[in-house]
Amino acid sequence: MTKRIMHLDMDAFFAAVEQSDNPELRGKPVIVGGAMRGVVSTASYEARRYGVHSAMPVFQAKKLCPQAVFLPVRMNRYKEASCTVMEILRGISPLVEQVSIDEAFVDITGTERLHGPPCALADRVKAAIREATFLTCSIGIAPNKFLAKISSDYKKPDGLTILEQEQVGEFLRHLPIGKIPGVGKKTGEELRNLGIAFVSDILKFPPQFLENKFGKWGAVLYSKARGIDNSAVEPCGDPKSISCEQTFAKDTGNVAELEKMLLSQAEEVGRELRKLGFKARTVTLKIKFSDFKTISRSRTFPDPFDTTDLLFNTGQKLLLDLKLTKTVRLIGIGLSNFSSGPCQLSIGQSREQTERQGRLDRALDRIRSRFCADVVVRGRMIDD
Ligand code: TTP
Ligand code: MG
Repeated sequence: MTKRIMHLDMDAFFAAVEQSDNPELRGKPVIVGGAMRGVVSTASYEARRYGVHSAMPVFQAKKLCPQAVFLPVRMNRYKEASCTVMEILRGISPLVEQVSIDEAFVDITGTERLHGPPCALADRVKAAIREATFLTCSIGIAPNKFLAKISSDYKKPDGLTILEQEQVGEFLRHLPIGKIPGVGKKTGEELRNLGIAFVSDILKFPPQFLENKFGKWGAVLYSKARGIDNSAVEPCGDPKSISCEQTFAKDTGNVAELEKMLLSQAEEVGRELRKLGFKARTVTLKIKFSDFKTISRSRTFPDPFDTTDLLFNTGQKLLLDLKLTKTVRLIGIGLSNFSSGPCQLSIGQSREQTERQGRLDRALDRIRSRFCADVVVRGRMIDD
């Protein structure tokens, strides 16, 4: 049986949430970003008309569209809206694979008797999302994930593209090569230099030639040009790891600054771990230096733990052991190796002290979830 895969992607997601929360912003150019190296996270479609796009420096966006409303990233709010959308999708099928904060695949093969034809189902999903969040999305429905993803991007915003198996060949004949996910500026240019402007042009070359030129990616490209993608929609089960990383506005070698960032990340990762009801055994520190060289260092404990204190202290020790000689561009901390069992004691602490740490974490988690993440901060987080 031919599969039917739906891909849904929210329109101008962060900016649209801001417009939904503040009706005064609707219809106006809104630009969200600035937190990371002063780049645009996203721009509303009104701002895109002026040439503003994701990853553009904010100063450039200000030049192109000075009248825009510039807003900081409110990640927790976007995660909340994302959860609402994903819940709606899980209402139509358990086979939902969330691939980023604002997109997911749903395997809707064989659901016609239950949900009606794909276009009716897509309209209902759009209406449910609009009603719950005031947001619009674009949907693609096609015989596989690759084609569904391209279809959702085909008409944006508020688009719906349904691709039947017999239309695939014609569709790919007119699809510019740069529309294949993963074909960036550089590969796109290389392909165009070979005379490959549209996806189907790839088939003019033998698969071996493409493999010799692009390695495994060449073989993948050839399959995609034939509209083939056998990957399954994989519903996300329990996560295997939790992590958090941030790029500094300016590279830094200041250990106190690195530790402060690490503590705020440990707070976030620890809270996420406890929210899931998990305990972890492995802490991983990730560092990207100013020359983009990236390293990671891990420590695994015999017993699992869930306290922010042990997480931070371990990350801090891994950081200090590095004896930095270069400035740091990005730092991150993660937890993995989830398991249950008796709790690992914090370094140099008694069982009572470790249990007290656990109670403190839970009290902080409760306060933060009732108010907002920044309402209480540990003493170390406050600047001198
Ligand atoms: P996208 O789905 O790529 O973009 P979008 O939803 O803003 O716009 P559209 O899909 O209509 O083209 O990304 C989803 C969100 O991820 C986006 O709203 C902000 C964030 N994001 C970044 O923070 N940086 C980036 O470079 C990109 C591409 C996205
Ligand atoms: Mg989107």
